Amino acid sequence: MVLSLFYLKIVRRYDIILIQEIRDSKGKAIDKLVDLVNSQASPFQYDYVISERLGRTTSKEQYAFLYRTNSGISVISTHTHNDGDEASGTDLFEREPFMVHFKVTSTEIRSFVLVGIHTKPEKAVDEINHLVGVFSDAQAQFNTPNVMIMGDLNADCTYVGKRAWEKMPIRHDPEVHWLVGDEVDTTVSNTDCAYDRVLVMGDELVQSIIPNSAKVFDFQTTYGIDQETALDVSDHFPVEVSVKSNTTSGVEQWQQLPFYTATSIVIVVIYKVLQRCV
Ligand SMILES: [Ca+2]
Ligand SMILES: [Ca+2]
Repeated sequence: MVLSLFYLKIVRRYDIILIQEIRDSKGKAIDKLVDLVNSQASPFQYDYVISERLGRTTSKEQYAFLYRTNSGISVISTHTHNDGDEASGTDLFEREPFMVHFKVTSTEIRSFVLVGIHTKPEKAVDEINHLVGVFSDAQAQFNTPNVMIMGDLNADCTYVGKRAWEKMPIRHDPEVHWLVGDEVDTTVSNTDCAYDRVLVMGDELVQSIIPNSAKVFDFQTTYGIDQETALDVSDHFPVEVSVKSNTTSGVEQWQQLPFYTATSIVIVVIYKVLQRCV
């Protein structure tokens, strides 16, 4: 199968998709991807919002959120976290978190904020701790407690060891819910690391998440491809989480329904994809 067909299949599984590590300086890759998913006969149509090119050096990346417009999803506003002064070296993030306030008519919860972050691996401990301030900023910017931070946090293996976790306040903050456990492997390669995480704040958003729905999507096994091909698609597996649809009104009900439509939110790290799309 042509690589682009994998991107098509992966994107179309979801209502909202965060794509990270978009590196093409001309900005054509994301348009090409969106054209691809919208082109072939499909009941689904996607739109997107994209951040500035972010990064302290000439190596910059963008975050983009694709969202399915015919799932009742629209964007209210966006904001890039102001993390301090780059010139004086006192800023907190290599790539500032990008925030999007979504309005969704198809889920129980009618609006929430999603935040994309790709940490600098060597600074992962510090940057993850600073996400507490990012939650506060998002809650203030959009006047809502319901915020989900997601992305490649580099939150495992050599970048965040067991001892580091014990000293990280955000890990022990009772208001912050970690949906992807340390034992999960989000890497396509033979390493076993839970780099990609989903953090949630806000009672309404926490309660609207379908229990145990946060997991990796192992597209290598699902599509029956070898590891080499899978690595051509992405070096990370997408991490997905489902939010209760508004056709149900409680946990017991959705569990009993033979079919229900959940809105899924996924993180996918596919810069290689986008380079090849161009
Ligand atoms: Ca910065
Ligand atoms: Ca692995």
